[in-house]
Amino acid sequence: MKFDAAELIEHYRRMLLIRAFEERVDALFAAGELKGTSHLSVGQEAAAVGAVAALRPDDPVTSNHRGHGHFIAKGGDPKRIMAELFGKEPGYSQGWGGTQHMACFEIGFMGSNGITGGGVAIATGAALAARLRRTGQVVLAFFGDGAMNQGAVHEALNMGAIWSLPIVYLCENNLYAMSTPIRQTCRLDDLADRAAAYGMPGVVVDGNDYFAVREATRAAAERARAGEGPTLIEAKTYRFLGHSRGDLRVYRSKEEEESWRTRDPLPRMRDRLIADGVLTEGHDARLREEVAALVEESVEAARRAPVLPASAITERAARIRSTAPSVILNAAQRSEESPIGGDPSPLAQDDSKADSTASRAIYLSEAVREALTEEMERDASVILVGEDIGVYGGAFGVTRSMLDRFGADRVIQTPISENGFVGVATGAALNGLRPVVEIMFMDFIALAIDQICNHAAKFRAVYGEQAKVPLVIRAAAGGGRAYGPTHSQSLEAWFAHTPGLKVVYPGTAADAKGLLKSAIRDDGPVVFIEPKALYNQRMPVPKGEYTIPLGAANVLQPGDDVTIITYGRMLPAAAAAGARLAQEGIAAELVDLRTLVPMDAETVAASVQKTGRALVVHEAHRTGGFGAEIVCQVLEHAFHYLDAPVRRLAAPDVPIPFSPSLEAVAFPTAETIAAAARELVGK
Ligand SMILES: Cc1ncc(C[n+]2csc(CCOP(=O)(O)OP(=O)(O)O)c2C)c(N)n1
Repeated sequence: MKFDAAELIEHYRRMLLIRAFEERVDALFAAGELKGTSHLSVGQEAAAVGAVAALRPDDPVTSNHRGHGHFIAKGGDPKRIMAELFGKEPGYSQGWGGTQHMACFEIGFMGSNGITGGGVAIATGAALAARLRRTGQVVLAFFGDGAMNQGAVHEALNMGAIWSLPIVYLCENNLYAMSTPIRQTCRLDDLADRAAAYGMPGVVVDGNDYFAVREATRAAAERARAGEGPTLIEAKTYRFLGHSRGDLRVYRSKEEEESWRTRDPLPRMRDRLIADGVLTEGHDARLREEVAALVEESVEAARRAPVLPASAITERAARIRSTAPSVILNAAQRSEESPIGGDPSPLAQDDSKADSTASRAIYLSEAVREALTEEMERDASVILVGEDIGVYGGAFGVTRSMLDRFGADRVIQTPISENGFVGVATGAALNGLRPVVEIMFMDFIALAIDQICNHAAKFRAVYGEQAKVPLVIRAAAGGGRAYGPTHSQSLEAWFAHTPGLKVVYPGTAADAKGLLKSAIRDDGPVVFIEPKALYNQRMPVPKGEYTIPLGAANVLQPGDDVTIITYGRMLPAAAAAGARLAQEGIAAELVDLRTLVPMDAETVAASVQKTGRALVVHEAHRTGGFGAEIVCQVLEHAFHYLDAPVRRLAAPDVPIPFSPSLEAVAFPTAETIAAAARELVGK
């Protein structure tokens, strides 16, 4: 293979730059000038630069915690990387992310990542978006040997393979995951052999040889671009320094380290370039001086650079919570550049289009399906992702017939890999699609917590607001159907507690439809919780297209004596309680929160200020439940108006029992709600 001399020199320069950058960072830590930690890639320069050298400039790359080298290889500016390590505003993440959370979407670097293995599913989602949008891109996912033992990595490799996605999985096997040798955690000599289990080619390559890595990646990328699917490349390499700051390297011998030093990728590249007449000794010396000066300049500039003002914290918190469309756009997220994105047809963002005079009674599950169908008709970037959502139509029939209507490219049935497919959806959302994930039973969302809370939720804020994550995660929640302890939970509190997520929980079919349409159009990510016991209840739903804004509570029934605040499946029970109380002369005001994050605290406060009494009801467990947050908001905004202590009704702190008769008494009911309200008003 003939290489362009100028290109080879540039790649060699990048390898030198990575080495100089990392050694300078090491010294800055030793001097106490840099804080926190970092994972340096001295010794692994050929794997980073060789792999990226085989890509198109617009091919996305994902990285891991040891990401400086990958970033520089992809064209990252060392000044902005250094500024990030100093925690300064000109840094790629404005000092928010630090070493393990740096990205530059404009050059296709989708981020270093602090969760071992976390980026691989996201990379797979980027590849899904590339395929559906027909961009011709191939994604390169860097990860380590340690990450190879993460479930999410297995899940992602499998999905990459079954869908023949355009992606190259590049495992830098540097023999250790922190201190743990790979031979202790894997029975195979070559991790590439695992590729056979996914049905993709596995290739072992000398990771310290730029040319070998480049050639292996070129072949894999060519195959992927031709639609033949992914390849797993294992680049055998070695990190010369410790795992991170403060690592005394007691787990490996001096002899081993010295033997790897003889295979240092830099002299190997230099010698080859000199032998081929591409480089001279003098040119080499000049390149070294040049990169040393650039690194020094980066340090000086970072020292002088400002830190974001303290006000940035509250401002960013407000922005990630806001339901207003954001101005964040990376290239892939500009709809006009997306062949399948197109321009969604305009539609008012309020419920004024609803024709409530012409409502009809439909099941809540149908209302959800209508929302999905209308949004998929309107915007070709909306896709569905989940288990058994194809011919079966999902466990509750919500997506029934949608496969026929929209085809397998847009109704994507997955393996049972919740963490993996949420990560895939996140990667797709970052690259121009608007995925709607279905979690069959909300209980299973526990398996996807990492991808939801550490990745989807954090992406926007942590990477300096370079990208939004327009992702909806629908989850069928709650009890009432005798499904037992692992199929009946209402886990909204887990997500309300994680900054960056919006949490929506409708209790009527009309709201489910209007809110889901808004959630799909939101910059996200949104956890959209559907009370499964209400799926097969018929309720009035307006005809015509309409949306209901996120973050707006609904006063379902006015009253002056007591405020009942609830959401989801407890809504019909609370309404029944309200009707009973009315017959007894107690006027209960019923506030349906509809959206938990952002919460409409104003409507709650205004109601309690009027009634002087508050009863909070939810079907989730009591301790640490979202009710505690509602109560606190009441105390913060209406304490002086209270005529009685605030009450809370919830499921007791015990797993939900299967026995239908036990289950019936494990949740608040119309009777217990009415009784609590009576007590509050003293009747
Ligand atoms: C989920 C998770 N578990 C543990 C860690 C702590 N940790 C950070 S890097 C690392 C080792 C990763 O090894 P490998 O994937 O081989 O990459 P390498 O460090 O060798 O480059 C560990 C245990 C983490 N960041 N995330």
